[in-house]
Amino acid sequence: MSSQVAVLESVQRFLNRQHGLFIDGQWVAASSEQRLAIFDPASGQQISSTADASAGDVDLAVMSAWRAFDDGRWSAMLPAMRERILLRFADLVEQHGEELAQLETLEQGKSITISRAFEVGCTLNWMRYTAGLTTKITGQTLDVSIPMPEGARYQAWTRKQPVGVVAGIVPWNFPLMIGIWKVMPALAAGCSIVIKPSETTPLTLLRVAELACEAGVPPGVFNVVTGSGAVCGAALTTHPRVAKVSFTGSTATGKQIARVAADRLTRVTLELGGKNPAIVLKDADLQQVVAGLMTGSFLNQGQVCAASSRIYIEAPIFEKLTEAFAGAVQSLSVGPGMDPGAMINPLVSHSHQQKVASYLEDARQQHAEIVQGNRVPDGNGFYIAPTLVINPAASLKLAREEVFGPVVNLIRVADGEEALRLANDSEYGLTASVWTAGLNNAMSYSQRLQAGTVWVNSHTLIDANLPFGGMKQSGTGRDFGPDWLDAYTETKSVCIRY
Ligand code: TXE
Repeated sequence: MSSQVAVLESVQRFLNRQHGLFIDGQWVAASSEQRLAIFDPASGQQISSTADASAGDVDLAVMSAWRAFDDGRWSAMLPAMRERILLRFADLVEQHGEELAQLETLEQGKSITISRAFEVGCTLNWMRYTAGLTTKITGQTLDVSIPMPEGARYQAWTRKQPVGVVAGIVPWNFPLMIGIWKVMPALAAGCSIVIKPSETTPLTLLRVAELACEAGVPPGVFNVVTGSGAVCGAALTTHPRVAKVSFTGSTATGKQIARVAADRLTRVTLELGGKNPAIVLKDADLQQVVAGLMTGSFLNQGQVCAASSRIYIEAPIFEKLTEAFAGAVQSLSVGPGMDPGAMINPLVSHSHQQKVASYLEDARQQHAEIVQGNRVPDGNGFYIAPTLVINPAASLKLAREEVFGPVVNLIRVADGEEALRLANDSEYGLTASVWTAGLNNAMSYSQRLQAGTVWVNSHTLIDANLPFGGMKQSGTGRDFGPDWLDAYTETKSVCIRY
């Protein structure tokens, strides 16, 4: 008997559809008949296909978003009404949660348990949090000291206005959740959006666009274009009607987008990669460390920008902790995401699997000490066994670069100060953690670690009310938190003489 979850009929129907582009509240055929194949990472089989949008198709979508913004059908709607529609949108995502979770596992590979809990469960938290921000947009009243003409009095204030059309570029590691992290703040602020999912994992955002429409988001406010980064993504981020780009992906593509944005002075938020350190001090609770960093490192097969991938361990506890990690890695079962019992699942694509395998090959050739977990299933799935690399030499590619797979470096250090120096010696600065029972250590390391988010005695735990984003090559701007909509609004100053 199969231990895999049975695919819902609605999911199978959705996979079988001839998907078009979602523009102006309806499905539109792309100008080219060329299709992009979508694969199930567990089997390597094609399960669906999407349209491959041209620059002309993208122009239609952006102009639809621009008209919707300009005529005020959404941007000028009463905030309470927008909030009500966005909450209804969240309710619909919840009602269709199992369908969306299955679609995500089938196109992305991750465990159905993670799809249910994160892609749908956490996404709902973000949706409702952000919907609530719709009615909390505020400016300030300001006393000014303008001395002329003599006797004149002034009253001044600021108000936040939506920036206009937002372009959202979404990666393949959390396609629904990261997509929603772009859609919701844009819509809450009163903007329109054109979103481009990754060509590898476009299905859930296409389904979600229909649900937004059903919830009452007016036509043209939420558009989805599918296609390649080089054509569809580039056409979207360079379109003159786009006022803001929100991008999550690689540092290389992020920089390319930032260069083009500089020419037009388009606003950009860039959430890029990480090579995130965890420092384990000798007074830490080792059981808590193993449980926390196994999740922090192997969640979604390590395809998480915030994942812990360099673990610095103080010498007195190094052997014991390395042994405990080896035992934990070897106990992880490897199998398809649709099997809720499989803890490690395939990577997203054949090309990504090959990329991660090449890092391991480089390490093997340089005689690195490698501890690997369970054998991967036979067949054509895109698996990589969970892997520990013990004390990798600095010359290894995986010592410095973001691997974005189930591969973690365990590094012995003399003491916490050496760990801190090595942790900060990276071009990235997205997240970090320190594991300790000492308050002084917690305070000191959290201040000195160069990362946008630092956890103490946990890793990778994010929340809608806690700003998130990177330092150094990990990006610019912050998502989440009470000020999230600032990145989607212009501050207008009004000054009245009376
Ligand atoms: O990223 P790309 P890729 C890291 C991770 C991974 C590496 C490469 O290390 O191995 O990046 O992944 C779109 N104009 N992260 O190649 O190319 C593309 O279609 C506009 C970290 O998939 O950055 C997709 O929708 N858009 C990460 C999106 O950009 C363009 C998540 C991301 O693709 C474009 C994913 C262009 N010129 C990968 N070129 C994170 N920060 O969480 C591509 N795209």
